[in-house]
Amino acid sequence: MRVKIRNAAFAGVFPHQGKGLPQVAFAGRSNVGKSSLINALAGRKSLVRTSKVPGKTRAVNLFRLDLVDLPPLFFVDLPGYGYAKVSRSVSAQWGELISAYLTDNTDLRIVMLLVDIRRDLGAGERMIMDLLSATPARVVLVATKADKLSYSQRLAHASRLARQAGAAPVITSASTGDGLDVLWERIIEALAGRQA
Ligand SMILES: Nc1nc2c(ncn2[C@@H]2O[C@H](COP(=O)(O)OP(=O)(O)OP(=O)(O)O)[C@@H](O)[C@H]2O)c(=O)[nH]1
Ligand SMILES: [Mg+2]
Repeated sequence: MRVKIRNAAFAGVFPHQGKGLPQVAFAGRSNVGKSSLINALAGRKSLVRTSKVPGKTRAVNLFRLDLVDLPPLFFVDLPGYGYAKVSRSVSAQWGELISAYLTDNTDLRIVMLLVDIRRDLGAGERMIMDLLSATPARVVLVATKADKLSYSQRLAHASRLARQAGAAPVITSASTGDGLDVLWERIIEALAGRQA
C-alpha cells in the first residue's frame, strides 16, 4: 500500500500532548531502529533524530502525520530499553513511563514492537507484550535491519522469532525500505478496526 504523507512534524511529549488522534507507537530496545523506522515510514530523512549512541530517546515523543485521503494520526517514538550504561534509577523511570503510556491510553491503536532480526526475543519485549495483552491495542512484531542478513538468513531468523513470540514478525529494513508497505497496511487496518 502506498500512503502519501502531506505533512509530518514533532507535536510534543506525552502526557502533555497526544490526545484526540489515533496513536501508532514504536517500542523496542535502544538502538533497534525505532527512530529510523519512523523516519522511513514518514518518508522523511530527519523527522526524528537517530543516533549511533544508544539511549538517545528519553521521552515519549509524538509526531503528527497528515496523510492524503486518510485521517491524521500520531507516530509515537518510545524510549528504548536494555542499554547497559543506563543507571538502575533511570531504568525504573523507564518502566514507569512506558507502562503509564501503554496502559489506560484509549488513543493507542497499535504498537510496533521492534526486534533486531539478529537477536532473540527478550525480557523487555515480553514485558511490553504482557502490558498490551490487557489493552485493546494491537501488537505487530517487527524484525529490523534485515539488510544486515542474506535472504536465507532472514527467513531463518524470522522463523526463530516467530516461534519465540507466537506470531510471525514483519521483516523490515529502514535502509532499503523492505517491509514498510506491510507496516502501513497493518496501521491502516488497525485504525479502521479491521482484522489483520
Ligand atoms: N543497516 C541498518 N541500520 C539501521 C537500520 N535502522 C537503524 N539503523 C541504525 O541503527 C542505529 C540506531 O538507530 P535508531 O533509529 O537511532 O535506533 P533507536 O531504536 O531509535 O535508538 P534509541 O533512540 O537509542 O532507543 C543507527 O546507527 C541507525 O542508522 C536498518 O534498517 N539497517
Ligand atoms: Mg530513537
